[in-house]
Amino acid sequence: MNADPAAVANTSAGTSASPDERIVRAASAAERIVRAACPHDCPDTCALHVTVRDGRAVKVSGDPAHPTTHGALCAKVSRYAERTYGAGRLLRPMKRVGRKGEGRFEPVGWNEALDDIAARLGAIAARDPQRILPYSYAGTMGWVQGEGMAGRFFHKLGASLLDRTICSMAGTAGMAYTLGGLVGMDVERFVDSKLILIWGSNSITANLHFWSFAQEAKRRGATLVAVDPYRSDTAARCHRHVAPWPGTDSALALGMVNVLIADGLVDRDYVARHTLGFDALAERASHYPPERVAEICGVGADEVRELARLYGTAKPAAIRLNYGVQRTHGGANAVRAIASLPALVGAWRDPAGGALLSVSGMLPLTPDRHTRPDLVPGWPQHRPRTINMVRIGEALLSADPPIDALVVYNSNPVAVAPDTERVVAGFSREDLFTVVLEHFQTDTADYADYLLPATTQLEHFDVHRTYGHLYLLANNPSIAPLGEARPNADIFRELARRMRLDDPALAASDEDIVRDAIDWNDPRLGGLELDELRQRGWAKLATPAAPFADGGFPTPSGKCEFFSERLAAQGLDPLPDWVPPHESVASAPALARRYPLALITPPARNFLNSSFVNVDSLRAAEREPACEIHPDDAAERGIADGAMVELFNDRGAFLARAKSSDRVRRGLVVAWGVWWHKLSPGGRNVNAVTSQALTDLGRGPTFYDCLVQARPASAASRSGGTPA
Ligand SMILES: Nc1nc2c(c(=O)[nH]1)N[C@H]1C(S)=C(S)[C@@H](COP(=O)(O)OP(=O)(O)OC[C@H]3O[C@@H](n4cnc5c(=O)[nH]c(N)nc54)[C@H](O)[C@@H]3O)O[C@H]1N2
Ligand SMILES: Nc1nc2c(c(=O)[nH]1)N[C@H]1C(S)=C(S)[C@@H](COP(=O)(O)OP(=O)(O)OC[C@H]3O[C@@H](n4cnc5c(=O)[nH]c(N)nc54)[C@H](O)[C@@H]3O)O[C@H]1N2
Ligand SMILES: [Mo]
Repeated sequence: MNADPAAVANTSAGTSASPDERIVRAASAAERIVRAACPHDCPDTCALHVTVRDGRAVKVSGDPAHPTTHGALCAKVSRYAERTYGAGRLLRPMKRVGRKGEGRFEPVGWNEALDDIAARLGAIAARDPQRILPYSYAGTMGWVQGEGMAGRFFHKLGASLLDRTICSMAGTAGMAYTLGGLVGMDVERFVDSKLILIWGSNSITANLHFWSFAQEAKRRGATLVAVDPYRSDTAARCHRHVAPWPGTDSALALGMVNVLIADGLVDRDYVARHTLGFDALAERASHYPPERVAEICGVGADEVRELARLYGTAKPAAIRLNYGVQRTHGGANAVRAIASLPALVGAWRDPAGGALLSVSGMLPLTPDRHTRPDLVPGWPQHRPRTINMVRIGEALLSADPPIDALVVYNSNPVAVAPDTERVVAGFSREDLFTVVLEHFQTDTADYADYLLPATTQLEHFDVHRTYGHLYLLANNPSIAPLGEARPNADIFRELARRMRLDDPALAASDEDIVRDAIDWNDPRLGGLELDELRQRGWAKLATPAAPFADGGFPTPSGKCEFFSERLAAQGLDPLPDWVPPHESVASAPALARRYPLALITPPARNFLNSSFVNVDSLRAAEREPACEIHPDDAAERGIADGAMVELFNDRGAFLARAKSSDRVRRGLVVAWGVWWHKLSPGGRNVNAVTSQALTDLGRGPTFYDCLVQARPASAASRSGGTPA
């Protein structure tokens, strides 16, 4: 663990602290600072210092010594104590008394709740355990409170498997077929890049600590370019902004390939030694001359040429490729095309060149030991069916055999899954037995039969996997659980015991789960031990500065695969291509006549997906659900600046405060997510209109592939079209 001396510096402060409390320092007899980690699904995974006074967390701040956190937290997580102690925190187990979805509960004891849940799940499992479905995502990224004990529990039961696709699977597939996995640049190296393409990411909102590195690069002379259909806060602060239509990034990247080849900007030596399929890629790119790309993307042909030339001549050039490009039909192909660029120009030769989407594939993870799929009865001959979490609405309404029980933890599907009306119809089934583990009574919790209070990050132990940087982080508990809240892992351990699912793996301690989650003997950990990690708070993985300077990609060929034999073997296009959106003026003209506006719904700065929406100060900062629409589109529809509008299509409708703005082009609308339905005017958020259609590869969501129409909200209510 000593590859980067900066990574271990400054962590020895307060080593006199007792090992059990993992204190940074005791400021006074009554005050201490505990090392913790941000649990949220964000590339930044910050190292935290939690100040505890008289048993109460009074402040959560960023660890100044941690190189990517550097003492700064986002507005949301600096309010983590406010969230933890906030109004509405669930403190006792509750049982439904009203109708499904009404959200009326009465308190019950833990014993009664767990006994009843165990009995109900047991009865369903006796018929067919596949009628039970876990539903979880990354409410916490910890190994203990995430899929460790929960995974073991559902595997041992033989429950349906959940395809956890709602965020990153298109990109994961695109990277796997091109570079061989989720591998890439170290975010700390971007400071030395001369050109940074921020492609499909509003970093100031979603990846703040990367933005600090990009700012430092700018001070050192780098050029920053945003590729984003919307002039986001990030795009507005870059030197250049290229604004393609949503879902056209692969055409833009192939146009860049076309120009790079035509202008002789290809690194022939790197290509010859470390890539596969250059001639085939060149042939494919020949179909994407700048003029055609300009037409597809809605940008100027000269913009395509200039972008390519800038990219081909600036050295080192880096790409921060993110989730915005993945949320349309062709998301995986877009990532394939963009991830091909660095090899083409030899950018990987330099530590500050290449691309970064996620580096989670660089961690020595041992998922099978962690979540134990081998516990599934009959494994591996028998594999339970798999349900795609993106299509939970459809699955609850029509899976065969039906889903009889749903156990939700670390996720708020009623708010975040696409196609709300279908999701709500599914969750409303009176014959569905639903258990929700939560901090708050979310939109999903309203549908629970049992609502179980879970501990927050301040109250439980965990160790965190990361994807935007190369550190492991430990989270030491700083306060006792509030009320009767229990950690997820304890709840699943207890359920397993009551259901007599006896396997030592289901009684494992939290620390053992962490020991099972990664290979602690991997040389990149340099002999690090768990207790040392808890003490130090974080430690960096030792990886080479320029991981692919000399090739060695984790693909079958060891090369960057422009051409993928693995795709060809599946009868799929072996080369990246432009896959048009499911819904766009060009690809669905009849639909576009009724719903002519392309809608994208990226996250709001003060929320983390649907988390924090219930924190009053943060919701006050966002004010109300909002959208931006081009002045001409607004005028055409009689929408005044600042008026409430209804955005709708065949799937549903939601309301948002309209801002007339030239940050969007004509035909494009941006609306921020992901509000809780019940805290939104009209009771519906952006996902009322999004679709359950999937991406080209990876079975991912297509949140930003969505046509709508807009009208003033008053007109909507006059015609009776206001959502429920
Ligand atoms: N504050 C905050 N931070 C977050 C989150 C949050 O909810 N709030 N969510 C976290 C999670 S789970 C994730 S996955 C990441 C998301 O991380 P990012 O993907 O970096 O974040 P977004 O802010 O969603 O940026 C998406 C950008 O892509 C643009 N975009 C939309 N469609 C397209 C397209 O087709 N092509 C291109 N090139 N751009 C497009 C949008 O206009 C938007 O500006 O952020 C994490 N961080
Ligand atoms: N329209 C639209 N929809 C989107 C997106 C978008 O950009 N546009 N973004 C998508 C993306 S990228 C993602 S990743 C998904 C995210 O969707 P989710 O994974 O559902 O994320 P959150 O909305 O943050 O909800 C997480 C929930 O977990 C709870 N939680 C946190 N920690 C714990 C814990 O320790 N125990 C328990 N029991 N609960 C806990 C929180 O209180 C919170 O309610 O949303 C997707 N939905
Ligand atoms: Mo995400």
